[in-house]
Amino acid sequence: PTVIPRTIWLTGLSGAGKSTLASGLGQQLKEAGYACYVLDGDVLRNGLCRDLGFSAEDRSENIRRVAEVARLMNEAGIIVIAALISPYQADRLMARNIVGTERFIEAYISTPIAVCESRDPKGLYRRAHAGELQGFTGVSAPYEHPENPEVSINTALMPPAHCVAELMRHVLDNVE
Ligand code: GGZ
Repeated sequence: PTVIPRTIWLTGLSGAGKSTLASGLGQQLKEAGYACYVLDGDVLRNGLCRDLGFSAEDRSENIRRVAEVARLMNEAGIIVIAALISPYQADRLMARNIVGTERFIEAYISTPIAVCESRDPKGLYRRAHAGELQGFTGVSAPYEHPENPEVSINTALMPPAHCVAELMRHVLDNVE
């Protein structure tokens, strides 16, 4: 099917469910016949962004690079699903401006920190609380909650499949 290629930008805490929802959404879009690609912060930090750490400046540069890639992919006709913590409002606004305001869909994965901490799939919250990880988002670095996201999803309230369906509905509302 023909679409206006958009970038769905998933923002939220570590452990909120961004990667899971991004890959679920990517799979659904593919099955529906759309060209799409997932840009996952955690993955890109092993390649394109491997020189970057977690200072505010490095996070900003991380988001800038991913937004530029998203823009290129959109211009090539590909729907982009970006999953990055992107904790600063100013950086999300920068991403929106780079990608293009009309193409950008901000999806706030709003899972409460208590739930993220109890999931702690990689033990990062535990390490952050033990003082072994500096500047960890939600513990010792800020997360600025989006004020006007196009869509907001709390993965503590719905099973993953419902969350993906909700995102899918939004993407298709926006592309058709
Ligand atoms: C936040 C960190 C940190 C610190 C390592 N703060 O949930 P994960 O583990 O698997 O994915 C997270 C990833 C965050 O990278 P992003 O590119 O999404 O972040 S940002 O948008 O802020 O640039 C997390 C892991 O890296 N991780 N140290 N200190 N997350």
